[in-house]
Amino acid sequence: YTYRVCMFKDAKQIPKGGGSEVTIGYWDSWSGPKNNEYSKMKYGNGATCWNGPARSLTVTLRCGIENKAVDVREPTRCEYTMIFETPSVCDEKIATSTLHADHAEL
Ligand code: MAN
Repeated sequence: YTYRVCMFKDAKQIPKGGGSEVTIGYWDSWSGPKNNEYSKMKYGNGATCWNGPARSLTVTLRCGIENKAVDVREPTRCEYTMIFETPSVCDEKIATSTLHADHAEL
């Protein structure tokens, strides 16, 4: 499958060989731990699985130079997890040292 997330809207599971897309969740809430609430995004109430729960997705945001889903799993049937990299959650130190370590300072 290809997985696509539209931030604050919904997330889809798209079969690679063609076929219909399945909504795996609609934007619900920030769901990180108390001390880091904005580190995870919960998408819920997706298309219901046969004999199972409505599909749902938890996205963990991680610092990266591009906006990109880098890993998706289904640890429990119909409950998906995604790691999504984005510059939006980089802190200044990481952005200027780690990611740009090989760039000359201007
Ligand atoms: C589809 C996909 C899977 C899911 C099953 C449940 O094949 O959405 O991710 O586990 O349905 O039946």
